[in-house]
Amino acid sequence: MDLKAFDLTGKVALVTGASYGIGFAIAKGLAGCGATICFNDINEELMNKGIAAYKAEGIEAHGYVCDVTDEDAVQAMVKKIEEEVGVVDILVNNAGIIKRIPMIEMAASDFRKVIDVDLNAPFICAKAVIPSMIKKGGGKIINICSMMSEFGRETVSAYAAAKGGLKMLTKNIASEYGQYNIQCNGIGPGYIATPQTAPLREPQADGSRHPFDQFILAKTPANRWGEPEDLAGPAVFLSSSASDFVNGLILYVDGGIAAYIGKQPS
Ligand code: NAP
Ligand code: GCO
Repeated sequence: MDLKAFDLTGKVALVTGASYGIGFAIAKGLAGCGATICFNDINEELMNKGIAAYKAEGIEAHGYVCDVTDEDAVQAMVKKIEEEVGVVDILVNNAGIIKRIPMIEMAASDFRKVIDVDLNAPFICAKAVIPSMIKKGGGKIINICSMMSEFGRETVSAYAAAKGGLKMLTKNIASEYGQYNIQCNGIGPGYIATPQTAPLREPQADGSRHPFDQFILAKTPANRWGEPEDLAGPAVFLSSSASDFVNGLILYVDGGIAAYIGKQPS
């Protein structure tokens, strides 16, 4: 075994919703190991912002505007990528949304919207790339799950339902398409400092840390929030031939949250 097992040269990676945040950091990591990067975002402005951000890192990424909940649009994007860049070897289902609303106050339409982006879209994207992966002889699919694939908490019922479902979709894709040399695994990030979690970290008027911020530090043995870059190494591993016999795993990258019973009272 040598470093070549992690080499992604010649591989085409599609990372969804990857103009910034976790998706961007994962794409940057894959590019650093040789992959050609394709990404999409929901509108032109975000996509252009992403292109510029990749360029600033020396990465010539291919950007596409596409709503991942729209099956026709996803099929068209994947076809275009195959024509312009090549068959998608690595799909990272990263695009996601969260709505923090107490369940009994949540409109069913809001619940459905979260399920649509966080669960239906990974199904739609995986369905779009799998046929060509089968023809090519294999592929890698990584679904970005969450602590909420395992745990609940106040206000995130739809997100937890979607990310729990995504964990099982991951295991099912592994079960159904493992025979075609397709590995489908999940990454379950802990609490990561991105715009999605910014409201949970906003300093108080007196300059002290937000109570939720303090709560997360106390829950995390690493005693810090994760950075998007913390997800890059695990994503490279799950995209590379080093993980060819790893299938249906959810790799939690959480600074130890899921292992920890919590701080003892002082
Ligand atoms: P994020 O704010 O969730 O960003 C994801 C990206 O997806 C954004 O660019 C977003 O665009 C885009 N997007 C949303 N809906 C879309 C759609 N229908 N079609 C195409 N793109 C769409 O950022 P993040 O915090 O980096 O999260 C990335 C993933 O990690 C998500 O799946 C999230 O649930 C998951 N995650 C995050 C954390 C964390 O602590 N941050 C922890 C665990 C898991 P907009 O900017 O317009 O929304
Ligand atoms: C929340 C958070 C989370 C995280 C993440 C944890 O409100 O609890 O936004 O759900 O972002 O998914 O893994």
